[in-house]
Amino acid sequence: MKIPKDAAIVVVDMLYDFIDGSMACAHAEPAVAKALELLQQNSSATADGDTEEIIQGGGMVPVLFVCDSHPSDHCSFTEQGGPWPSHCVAGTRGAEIHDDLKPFADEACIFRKGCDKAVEQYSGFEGRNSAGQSLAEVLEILDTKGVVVVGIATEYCVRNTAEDLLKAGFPVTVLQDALGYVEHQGHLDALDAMKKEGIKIL
Ligand code: VGL
Ligand code: ZN
Repeated sequence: MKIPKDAAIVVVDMLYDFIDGSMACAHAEPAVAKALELLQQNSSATADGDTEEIIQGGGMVPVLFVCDSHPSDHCSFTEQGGPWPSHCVAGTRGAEIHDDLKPFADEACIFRKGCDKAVEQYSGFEGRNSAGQSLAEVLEILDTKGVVVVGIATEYCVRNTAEDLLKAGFPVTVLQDALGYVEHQGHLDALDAMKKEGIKIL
């Protein structure tokens, strides 16, 4: 799928704990494969960037990564009375972006959330990059006209991020083949709700 040059791709929580770790989600592996396909078609990986494509003006769609990044005693963990098993602890493999997608991840385009042990954050809008900028700020700087969202989990971080993007005024498209989820019915319900709100489901 080729997306317009003035759009951006937001990759939500394609991190090992949501793929094969403590919170391994359904459909996570195929979702990563779909996301990789999308990035290969629309963005140049920094590690093995295709110079030809850059010169031709292809592969220039910005890719922004939203990443759960928790301290080991985060309030959302069961040991702290929260609803989730320990996951995405900063500095562990579980918090790492999938290796296939990592070449597309520039440090300035990684937005970490859930870093404060006392605060749960499902929306990528609450994340900050290493320069302290929010997703909204960077999308404004990039003069983004629309956003394509992929990631994990549909019912939580994907939905919250997509809804905040829409509220901020961006047309939002969610790619359903590129989503992982906690529960199948919850995934379908979230897709339905997003569609009713005006988010395009492709
Ligand atoms: C998420 C539960 C807890 C998500 C993050 O990325 O959807 N879900 N932390
Ligand atoms: Zn989390």
